[in-house]
Amino acid sequence: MKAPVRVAVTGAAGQIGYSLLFRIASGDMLGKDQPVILQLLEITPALEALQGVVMEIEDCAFPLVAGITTSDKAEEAFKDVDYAMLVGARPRGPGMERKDLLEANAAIFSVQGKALNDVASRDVKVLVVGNPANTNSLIAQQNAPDLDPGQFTAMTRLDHNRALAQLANQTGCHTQDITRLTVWGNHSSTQYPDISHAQIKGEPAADKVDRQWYENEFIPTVQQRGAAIIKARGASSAASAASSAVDHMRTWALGTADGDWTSMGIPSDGSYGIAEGIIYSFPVTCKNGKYEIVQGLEIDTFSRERMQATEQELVEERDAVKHLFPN
Ligand code: NAX
Repeated sequence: MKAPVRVAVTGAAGQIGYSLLFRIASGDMLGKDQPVILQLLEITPALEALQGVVMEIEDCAFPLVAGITTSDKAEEAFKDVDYAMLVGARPRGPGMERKDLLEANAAIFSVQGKALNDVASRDVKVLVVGNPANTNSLIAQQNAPDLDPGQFTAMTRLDHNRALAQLANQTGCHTQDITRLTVWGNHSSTQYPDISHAQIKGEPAADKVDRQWYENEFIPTVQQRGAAIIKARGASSAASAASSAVDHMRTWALGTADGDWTSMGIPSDGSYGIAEGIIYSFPVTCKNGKYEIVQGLEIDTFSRERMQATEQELVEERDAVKHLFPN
C-alpha cells in the first residue's frame, strides 16, 4: 500500500461535501491503492454538523481512510496538503449584486490562498469549486506567491460532463464513445461548450447532429443546466458536482487517455489569444500530474465570438476584484 496523501476539503459540511467526501474516501479519486488523510475545513457554526459527517465516514470503515481532521482555521486544515478542494463559498444573498458576491468571496479566497502558500505541500494541486469558481481561484492564486500559479485551477468538468451527456443522448451513443469535447471559458452561463473538434467513435461529432440543434439547443441547455437542476430538484447540483470534482482531480493526477482531452479552468498563458492570467477553461491533456493546453485547434468565427464573450466576462470579474490582490 502507498503512503497516505493529504486531501483538504473546504465547505465539508455542505451538500457537495456530503457526496464528495465519501467518493474520495472510497478511492474513486486517487485510486483504490491510495490511502488518504482527510483535512476538513468549515466555518465555526458548521463544525457540529461536520462532526456528524465525520461520524458517518468513520461508520463506513473505509479501508483507504488513514485519518480525518476538522478545523475552522485554514492554516490547520491546509497543513501539508497534497490536494486542496475549495468547495465552501459565500452564496449570493438577497439583494446582493454580482460585485458584492465577488468581494465577499474574495475575502474568503484570499485568506485561503495565503494559508495554502504558507502551509500546504509545495506540490499542492488546488481545485476551486465554490462560485464564482474561476475568479475565486485567481484570488487564491494571487495570494500564494510562493506556489506556481499553475497549481490553481477551477472546475468546469461538470460543464464538460453535462455536454458529454447531452451529446450522447442526442446521438444515441454512450458518453464513453465521445472524445475531444471542449468547454471554453468561465463556469457561468457564458461558457462555450464546443463540439467542433469532438469525435464519436473517432468520427466528427458535428456531422452526426443538426447545426440548428447544436446552436439553439445543445449550447443553451449545457449553459443553463445548473438552473434547470435547481428548478427540478429545489436545490443546486451536488452529487454531480462532487463527481466532477473527483474526475477533475483524478484526471489531473493520473492523466487523460491517449487521443483524448478534458476541460479545466487554468491560468491562461495567452493560448488562442485569451487574456493572459485569467483562469479560463481550456482543452487540456494531463500526464504525470501536469496539464498542458491542447494547441493548434482550428477556431472558426462562431467559436471565436463565443470564446471572446466568456473571456470578456472573466476579464471584468478580475477587474472587479483586482484592487484586492496584494501586488
Ligand atoms: P452549501 O451551501 O451546501 O455548502 C457550502 C458549505 O461551505 C457550507 O457548509 C458553509 O458553511 C461552508 N463555508 C462557507 N464559507 C466557508 C469558508 N470560508 N470556509 C470553509 N467553509 C465555508 O453549498 P454546496 O451546494 O455544497 O455548493 C458549494 C459551492 O459550489 C457553491 O459556491 C456553489 O455555487 C458551487 N458550485 C460550483 C459548481 C461548479 O461546477 N464549479 C457546480 C456546483 C455548485 O453550484
